[in-house]
Amino acid sequence: MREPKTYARNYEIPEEELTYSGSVSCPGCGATLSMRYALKALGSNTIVVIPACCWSIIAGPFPYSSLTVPIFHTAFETAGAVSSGISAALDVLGKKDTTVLAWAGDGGTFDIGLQALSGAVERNEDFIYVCYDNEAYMNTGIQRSSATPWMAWTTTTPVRHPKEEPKKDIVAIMAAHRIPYAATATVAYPDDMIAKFRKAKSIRGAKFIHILSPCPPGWKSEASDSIKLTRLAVQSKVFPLYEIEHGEKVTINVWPKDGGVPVSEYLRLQGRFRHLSEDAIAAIQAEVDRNWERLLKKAEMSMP
Ligand SMILES: Cc1ncc(C[n+]2csc(CCOP(=O)(O)OP(=O)(O)O)c2C)c(N)n1
Ligand code: SF4
Ligand SMILES: [Mg+2]
Repeated sequence: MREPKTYARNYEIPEEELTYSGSVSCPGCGATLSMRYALKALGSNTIVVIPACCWSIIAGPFPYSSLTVPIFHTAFETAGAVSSGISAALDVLGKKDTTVLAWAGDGGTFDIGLQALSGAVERNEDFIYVCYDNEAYMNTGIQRSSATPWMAWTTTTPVRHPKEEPKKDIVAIMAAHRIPYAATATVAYPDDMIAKFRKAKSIRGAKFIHILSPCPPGWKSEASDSIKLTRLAVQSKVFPLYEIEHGEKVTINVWPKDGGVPVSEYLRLQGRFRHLSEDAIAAIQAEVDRNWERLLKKAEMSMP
């Protein structure tokens, strides 16, 4: 598939801050910066639903809060159901302009919250569901989730017993529900992320945004490398930036420059991959290449 000649970028990032400066998150936390961008795009008329995850802590204990908008803290597995309820209540009150934003980790989305999420998106409930994916249960001590990449170190997949299963394709699962909008985003591309949140806000029905979210303690990476890491994830095609409308129209939003970079450049900055052999890295490269080809085909098929 041919790369488009121009990629229209929108560097306009709203100045208004809806998160307070300073929070209890670790330095270099991608989840914190992602929330900052998401709220900049969505505005103050937003209600955030947070199931158990690092963000339950980052948001702060009542009556303190690191956000200027209302937060509903809820049980680990219930973000989809609770967001449906809040959305229905707003509907009854005639408040059509308020955005409901579910904000959950990968454990709360790929694993324990999947049933409630699937039910909610199948009913096409009107909310934006974000999975900030740091690829493990970080808040409770870096346990493996079904979002953990193949062969990555976690405390429950130590180097001698690495994870042998591939990462679950959550965007494909969401798109299979034929929801109006599913997309990927990450903090190295704030203009793309903000454009996606704005687009999601403009659509009625279920929207899902999958954010790759660097986590220095869990990834065993330098806090100062978080933005670089997510840029490398996109440029190496480990985490392509794309969107899927109504389960079928696939658009790639950011094209890797000059064909991209090898996955080894992304992996080598993270201690969780330090044990990988050359063969394992080659196997990851082959898998990434296969996934990229599959994505290209889907994008090509949806071209008019
Ligand atoms: C039913 C239930 N089981 C386990 C827990 C404990 N728990 C709280 S947060 C968490 C990890 C969440 O992982 P994830 O959703 O990936 O978010 P992260 O911590 O990585 O931000 C766990 C296991 C809980 N609160 N409720
Ligand atoms: S453990 Fe990871 S996800 Fe949690 S606050 Fe720290 S950097 Fe963020
Ligand atoms: Mg997690």
